[in-house]
Amino acid sequence: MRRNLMTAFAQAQPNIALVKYWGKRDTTLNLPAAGSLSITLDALWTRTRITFDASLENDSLELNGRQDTRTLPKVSACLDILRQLAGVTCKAQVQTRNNFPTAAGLASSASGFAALVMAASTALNISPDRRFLSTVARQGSGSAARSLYGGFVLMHTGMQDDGSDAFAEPLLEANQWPLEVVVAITTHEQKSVGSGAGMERSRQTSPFHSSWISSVDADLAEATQAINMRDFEALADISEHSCLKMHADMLASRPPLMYWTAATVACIALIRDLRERDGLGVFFTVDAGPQVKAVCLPQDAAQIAAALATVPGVIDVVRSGLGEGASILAPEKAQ
Ligand code: 2P0
Repeated sequence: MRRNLMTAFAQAQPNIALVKYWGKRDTTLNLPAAGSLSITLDALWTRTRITFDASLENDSLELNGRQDTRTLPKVSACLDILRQLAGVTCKAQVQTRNNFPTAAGLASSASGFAALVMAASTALNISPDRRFLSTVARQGSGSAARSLYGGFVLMHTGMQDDGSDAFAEPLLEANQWPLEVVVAITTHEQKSVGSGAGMERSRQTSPFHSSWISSVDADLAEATQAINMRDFEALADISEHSCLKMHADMLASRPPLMYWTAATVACIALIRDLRERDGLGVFFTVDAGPQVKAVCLPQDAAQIAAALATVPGVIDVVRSGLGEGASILAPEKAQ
């Protein structure tokens, strides 16, 4: 008897938030308490192969060659939504790999769930719009909704209880303002407190959390205006402010969430010097990990990468342009 296999390959790139997401209004549907704004990268990627197979008894997930049972329930939950839409019940084998360190503040869950929903919807031969796919990816990881799109992306808070309006949308294509990002990698270790648990800790214990959440809309408006005007200095100012404000909320949590290391602080100080003393077009942002991302004008990227590589504790420097949203790959690429 012929086995009924449905397979597809997809790729997605991580994104880096300039106006940060830190807090949920609902943990079941993974609804953000506030919006966020990000840029999608091109040099880092997740590639995912999925095969739905009627002979499988369970879903399985292999990440970088190893079974990952910890992430599997969220993967299955996303697949269930798409299976229901397609009217199929068969289980899936998911094989995924990243060309960058997993779970160390480089948003591997963002590219991972974006690639997953892209591959799965193609394998299932359904074609929901990208906006809907972003709501499915969001249920795996809030930041993943943004990686469905390239360039500059806005994530909406949404008002509905079912999360149908908590989706991402593109603001500007990558080539409409081709900034670059230099990532200073300071560890390949996984972070001790994951983002989801960290956000809940901040919501429950940080005295700053509600002010942080209520300040995000104004930051989004300011950042959107800066992007529309291609005003790098204004974007630098609001992005660094959003980053530091989020880390203030993290630090004010109990027990505190301290994601920075000495190398993180040294990179931040250097980036401020490069901008204020040397006049380079660069600003920093830092997520729930110790890596520092320097967002910069393309003509300054080489000098910034060379400078960051000299900081004690920086073990690698990765350069990236801005990239496209999640896409389907030719099968041979995902081997
Ligand atoms: C961001 N982060 O906006 C912020 C900044 C981390 C710090 O989005 O719980 O891994 O899966 O929705 O997507 C990380 O959040 O969290 C994140 P969940 P996710 O990029």
